[in-house]
Amino acid sequence: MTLSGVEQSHASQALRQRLADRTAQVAVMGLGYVGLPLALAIAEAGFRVVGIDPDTARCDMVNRGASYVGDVPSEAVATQVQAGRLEAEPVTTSLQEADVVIICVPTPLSKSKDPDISAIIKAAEGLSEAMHRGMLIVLESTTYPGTTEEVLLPRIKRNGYVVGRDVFLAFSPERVDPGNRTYTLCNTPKVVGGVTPACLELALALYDAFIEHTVPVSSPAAAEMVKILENTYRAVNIGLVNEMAQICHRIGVDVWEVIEAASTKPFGYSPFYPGPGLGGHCIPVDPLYLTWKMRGLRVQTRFIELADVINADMPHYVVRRMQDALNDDGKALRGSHILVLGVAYKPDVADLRESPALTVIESLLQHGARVNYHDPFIEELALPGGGMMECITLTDEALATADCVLIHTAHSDYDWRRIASQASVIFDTRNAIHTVEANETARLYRL
Ligand code: SAJ
Repeated sequence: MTLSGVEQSHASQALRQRLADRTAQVAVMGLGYVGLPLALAIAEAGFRVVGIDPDTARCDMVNRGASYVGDVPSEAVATQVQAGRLEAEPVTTSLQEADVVIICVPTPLSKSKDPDISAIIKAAEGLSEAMHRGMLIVLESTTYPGTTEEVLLPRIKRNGYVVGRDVFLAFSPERVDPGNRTYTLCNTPKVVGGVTPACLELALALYDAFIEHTVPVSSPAAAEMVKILENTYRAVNIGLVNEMAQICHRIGVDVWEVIEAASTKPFGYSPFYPGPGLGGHCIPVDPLYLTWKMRGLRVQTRFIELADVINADMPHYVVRRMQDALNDDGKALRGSHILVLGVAYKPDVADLRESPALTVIESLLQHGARVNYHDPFIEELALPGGGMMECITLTDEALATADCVLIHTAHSDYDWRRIASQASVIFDTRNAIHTVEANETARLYRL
């Protein structure tokens, strides 16, 4: 996209040239599951990149040519470090040499489920001193609509710069899907919204250098809202299917059969699946950023809040259903031995963030059950209410002696035939056992 009829300042012309000839220096603030792949891809596109992260262990690993993010191969990091195109540091001193700064810091929820944008504010403050004419700033952290123009834009103006002439500002949501081998950073379309046409054009010039398809939108708020809509769509549909699972169980219908049959509709239906709750750092969190923003405007976000209530109750619903399963054996939860298979928030990732397993395990313990877990990706876990647990070895005896085996996360590594043949009672929250016949003694319960 080229600017037509818009004054092209000297600063924008100079930056455009540096982006075109790959001489622009890029800083990526935040080297997590978003920032590290991004820094690597930009280095691989030929730019010199400095990753900035307060975690010195992360910086040391990058500078040694090693990766700590599952989807990022250490060899790829090492190649760029050795080529002098990638380095990492824990401080923001080198920011003033950067022509481009991309902010990929975490935006969690506080304990009261309010947005915590303190990391964005800290990054913006660090940037304020380093800001100079000709700098492009892009925020990628997921946040409520308005953040880019309410938090970053005033700092540009306070420094005496004119946005779109001297300094350029945009928002582009991250769309990383941890563990997804099909859709990567470079082949997933990248939405970009600039404060001015010049901001948009320069941000597109940056991303077009390493991403196959960019999607310009009319403003940073539109781009911020795109991400919130994407993840709210998931949270609400997961909430819907979790409620449908409870309804189907109540009327003696197999929700998994119903979903499979509904999925044969070639249009107008996209399958979502019930589960023990909503985990991860995106889906349970992002929609509530919009709820918080709209609360200030006295506007209700009823779908988001209802889905949150249903999804947040699923771990407790699972425990209630397990109580019923044990009752069928004349057993109570108190004193029963429960084995939890899979605690990560989704299959084949080593990530516990917001995992419902933590709530399920704490609830089982509060009911007096004895609980062990196994997860091929998680060696130990800290329970939110305190206490640590270690992953056990998944022996036949561990399976056979459990009063109930709970399938929480269906990692690909699990041998479901073996599990179904050894366990006596299985509560399957992921329809993992549907492909194998449980042995004649195992009793199988599903959501
Ligand atoms: N879940 C269900 N039922 C479903 C789908 C998911 O219970 O039908 C649960 C999962 O078990 C998990 C949580 O929801 O606990 C989130 O699952 P997810 O598949 O949405 O995985 P995430 O959190 O890694 O979501 C990411 C998101 N990516 C970003 O926010 C950048 C999301 O936008 C992607 O659509 C999603 O990956 C994906 O899998 O495509």
